Amino acid sequence: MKKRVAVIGAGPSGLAVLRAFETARRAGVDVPEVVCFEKQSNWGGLWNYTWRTGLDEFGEPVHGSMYRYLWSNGPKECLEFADYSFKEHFGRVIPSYPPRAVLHHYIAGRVEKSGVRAYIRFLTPVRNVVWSEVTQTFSVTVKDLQKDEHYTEEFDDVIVANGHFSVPNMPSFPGIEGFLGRVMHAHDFRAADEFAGKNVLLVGSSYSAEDIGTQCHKYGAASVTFSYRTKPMGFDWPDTFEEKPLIARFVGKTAYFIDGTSKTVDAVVLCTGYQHSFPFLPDDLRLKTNNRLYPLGLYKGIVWEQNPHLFYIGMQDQYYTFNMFDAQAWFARDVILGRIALPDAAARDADIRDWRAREEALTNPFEAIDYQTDYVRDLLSATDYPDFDVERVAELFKEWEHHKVEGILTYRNKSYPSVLTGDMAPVHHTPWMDALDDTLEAFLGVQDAAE
Ligand code: FAD
Ligand code: NA7
Repeated sequence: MKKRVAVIGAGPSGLAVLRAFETARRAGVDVPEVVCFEKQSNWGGLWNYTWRTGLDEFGEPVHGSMYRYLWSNGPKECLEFADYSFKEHFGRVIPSYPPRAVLHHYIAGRVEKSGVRAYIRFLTPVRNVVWSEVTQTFSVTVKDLQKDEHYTEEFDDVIVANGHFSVPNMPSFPGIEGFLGRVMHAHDFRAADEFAGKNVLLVGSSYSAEDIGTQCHKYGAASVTFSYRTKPMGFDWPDTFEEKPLIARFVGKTAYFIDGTSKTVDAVVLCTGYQHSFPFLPDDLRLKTNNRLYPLGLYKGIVWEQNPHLFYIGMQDQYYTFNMFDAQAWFARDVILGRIALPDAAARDADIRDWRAREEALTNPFEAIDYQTDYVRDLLSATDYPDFDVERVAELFKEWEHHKVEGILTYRNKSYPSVLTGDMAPVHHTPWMDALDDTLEAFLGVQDAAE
């Protein structure tokens, strides 16, 4: 019987797996039957915008954490698929920091062309995965949301690609229950317009805080206050911004910080990160980690140490995104196809420990970029995913870091060259701070393109 592979999720990571198998199939390789289960009605994962928050129309937790007016927070040249350039997709060069709709168009365009939609069962969340030592297979139970029915199928391998920026990490602070204003997590943030004229407090000092804070400013917030736990972001913020240490307590609409200062605000957005969540996996198959560059338990960051028929894609904290997910997907595919022979358990464990030790020694973002570059390079050397100039990508990431320090409100006006085609990206027609319309049509300056 033909081998069967289940893929959980049709975001960039799951789609990378579908693309990997389809590329091999088209090259004449006898590939397994691949079935991708996706709980949303469309592909693209987080890039598939939803206005909904909380629960969806089926009572399922909403996956989406992206908001209106979200523009890429890194240069597109750092995430470009090595087998499908932006130029190939759009038929021309485009600026370096596209809004969400444009990136969704790009992600979808590649897989549309490979014809893999037929392998995806939409509106079908995975509920349960059970491994049988006897049959050496997984029983995967899913729910067909439209029919309101569960069913179970058998698979030889399971690839988990359900993302890890969807289930909020929700800390609490004394007095927050009496806060006389809106309190929400970044996962539920949708449109910055809501905060025009308001004083907004953002808890956290990472990407979500930085971006939601600048969005609120762009769309007219009166002031933006960040509260950090470990260290401030330290950018050269506009005058209406402040960085404060941790919140000690709330009294009414006033937040008191541990340094004794206070700020009266209208709304609190908890930009406090996300939990890795796999409610469909039993404890012995479930990755348990915080958001970091090298979670334990995964050989090459992909293969479950205790059961090499289980794979995880995209579970790391991310500088690299789409092209790293591709490199991982090609690796997982080749393990399943028997093209990559796994070393024994002791050697796998030693390899994991080695990568983890190196991760723990990292002291700054530049070292972290080099580290993830080494990781991607290591994967690329193992498969036939098209080689690309990762050293140059690492340089672009470092330029991006410098551009953010030079101007947190202006870095998105910069341009970078494609490491695939060599083309320099054009400067966008409107500086990011003035570009209030984030549609694909406005970005590309065309009327005839639709998502
Ligand atoms: P996801 O995109 O989360 O996709 C996972 C998929 O799995 C979803 O479609 C979901 O519906 C599905 N799923 C979940 N549970 C189940 C289940 N039980 N059964 C079936 N299907 C399931 N990256 C960048 O490169 N640039 C950016 O500018 C950028 N901005 C970001 C902004 C925000 C607010 C966030 C949260 C993330 C951002 N990212 C960005 C990182 C983002 O994580 C990746 O770009 C990418 O979306 C990760 O892909 P993924 O497929 O691993 O996960
Ligand atoms: P991250 O990058 O995981 O960052 C989470 C932030 O939340 C980080 O600054 C944490 O502080 C902070 N945090 C976590 N718990 C607390 C508590 N209890 N109190 C105060 N602060 C806390 O998540 P993001 O949402 O910013 O980014 C995730 C993705 O979304 C990313 O890929 C982006 O592109 C978009 P710490 O520094 O650990 O002290």
